[in-house]
Order: sequence, then structure tokens, then C-alpha cells
Amino acid sequence: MKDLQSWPEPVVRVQSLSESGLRAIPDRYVKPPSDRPLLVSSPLAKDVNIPVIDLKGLFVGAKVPNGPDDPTLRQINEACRNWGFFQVVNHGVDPKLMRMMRESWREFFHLPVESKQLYANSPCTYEGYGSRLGVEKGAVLDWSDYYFLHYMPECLRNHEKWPALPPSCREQIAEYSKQVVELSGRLMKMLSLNLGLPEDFLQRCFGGEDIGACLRVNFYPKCPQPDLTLGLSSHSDPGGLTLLLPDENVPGLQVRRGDNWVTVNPVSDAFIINIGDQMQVLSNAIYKSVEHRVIVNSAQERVSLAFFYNPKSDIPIAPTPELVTEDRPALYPAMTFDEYRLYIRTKGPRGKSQVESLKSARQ
Ligand SMILES: O=C(O)CCC(=O)C(=O)O
Repeated sequence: MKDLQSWPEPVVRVQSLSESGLRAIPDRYVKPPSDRPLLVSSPLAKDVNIPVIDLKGLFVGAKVPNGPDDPTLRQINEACRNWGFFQVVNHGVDPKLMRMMRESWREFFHLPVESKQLYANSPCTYEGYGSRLGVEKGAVLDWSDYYFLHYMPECLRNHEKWPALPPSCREQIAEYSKQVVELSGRLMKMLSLNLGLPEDFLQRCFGGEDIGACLRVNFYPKCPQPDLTLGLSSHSDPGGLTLLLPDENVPGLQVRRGDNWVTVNPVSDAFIINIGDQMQVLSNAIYKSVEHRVIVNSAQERVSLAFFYNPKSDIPIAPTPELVTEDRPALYPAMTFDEYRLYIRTKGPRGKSQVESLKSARQ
């Protein structure tokens, strides 16, 4: 992996650019016209939002007492099939902790640049403070900085690679990640039941207890020309499930719906859940990952925390035989997540091109 050893060009922190007070963004951030956002949405689009689902009472202990007939499970099934995205409330993660985490990370990004540079990342593992995805020289870049860290497997968990400041940050990351992993495990059960599989099925496919889990905190600085760029280009998430804690006050996430982009209105203390490519592969495209992107604005910065729940990185992931039939043959070849994620790590965010290309290679 020679090309993932270092960045192809000197790294520029988008936050520093933004704070320098420039009036026009550098060419490196100007998207081709077809990728630029329409910042004025139609009145109709304003009324559309991804489904919001209340998980209260769904679980009694570790079990869904009503099984697959539970009305909440049905709502989740619909949302997975029709949107690939939904918000959950009463999900069991402490709302106070969620707010504290978001504010700690905001504080981190507001530290002097030298304090953040201590954690500057490389494309080899992406861990640490970063400002680009992909290593293609001359690529058009996104208007954001980020911080990426591993929580699981435990052998990759290294507190030294988590920010030491603000002082409560490491402790909060540990507790937040523990609670979000628990919620992810419950979601995996719901999705298994909804696919007509035993409730522990998907978790076993992911490697049982031995899954991968990592956090990417995105920081989108104010942008003087938000109509020319994106905070994060269109992509689907390469992993299993994503649990996103958005900025409560600043919308920015847009989800593809046919030829349109729907701007998500975040609900207070909710998580935004989305299906990743590995879930699309395992479910043989009964569930599909959905393209999404982030727009920026000139008035407010935005912080979001994306928690990625992934299969163990070295086990082959393929359509599960239970979901393969004569009418619906396996659509994807087996691939480990380690192999799969090399694409986005090398090329950067590129819509759904990777999972789509696997499918066409198979047919
Ligand atoms: O910032 C957001 O709302 C979305 C972030 C995202 O899509 C990602 O980190 O993969």
C-alpha cells in the first residue's frame, strides 16, 4: 500500500482557511457545476424528512418481546427499505452525554492549531486529525476537517491517539462509544428479525463480539461561498451501520431521494441511522446504502459525530445464503472489509460507485 503512506500534497486545514477571512474559496474546493448544491430548497422538499422512530419499550432486557410483528420493527423495516436512513429517539444513549460529547469536540476544534497538529493523521490508518479523504493528487477537496479514531477491536483502541484536550474528552469518548455500541447491537437484532433471520444472525456475520467500531468527528467551518462547494461529497458509507449525532442547530446533511436531495431536519437528542455498503452486500440488496452529502453555510460552523459499526475487518462478507434464491442470485462477490475500504481511503468519497461496480462485475 505504498500510495497510502503519505498525503500527495501539503495538508491545509480548512478551519484555518475559514478563519483567515478570505472572501473567495481556493479553486481546490470548487466543485464542478453538476455537484454543487442548490441552497434554496423547493417548498415541497422542506416538508419531507426521513422517518423518525421512537424505540421506547421496544426492548425488554436484550429481547424484542413481540418478535418481528412489533409495530416499531415494522416502521424500521419500512425505513430501511424505502429510505436507508431514519432517526431514532428514546434509543437508550444518555442525551446529556451526547450533548457533552458534541460540545467537547467543538472545543477540541477551537484549540490552537498547534494542539491539534499533535494528532495530524496519515492515509495509512487515517487515525487522528485530518483534512482530506483520498490520496489522489490534484483532487477537488471538501470544505471540512475531521478527527478519526478506533474504538473496536480492542487491540486497535489506543487512548494516546485520542485527544488529551479538553480534559474530559477521552473519558467521554469511552463512555459514549460503549453506549453507542450497545445501541448498535440492538439495531443489528432489529434488522436481523426484519430480514426474517434469527436475531443474532447479522451480529454473527459481523464477527460476533469482535466487530470494528470507529468514530469520525466532522468539523465544517463557515464557508464564504457555500454554493460552490460541499462539506462532504456524496458517498455511501462503506461499513455496516452508521449512527450519526448531528449538530442540533445547524442542518447540513442531505440524503439522496431519486434525483433530489432531502435536507435532514435533526430531531432533538436523536441519532440518525443509516445502512452502509456491508449491510447492502449481506442482505443481497434487500437493504441498500444511500448516497448522502453535506452542505455548508456562511453563517455557522457545524459539528457532527459519525460512529461506524463495521464487520470484523478480515472476514469475508458476502450475500447471506438465506437471502439468495433462484430469482435473486447473489449480487456481490465476497470481500473483507479491509479490502473494501481501501477504495474510499484511496479515491475519496465517490457516490455509490464502489458497491455498484461490484454488482456489475458479478453480472
Ligand atoms: O456530517 C454529517 O451530517 C454526515 C457525515 C457523514 O456522512 C460521514 O461522516 O460519513
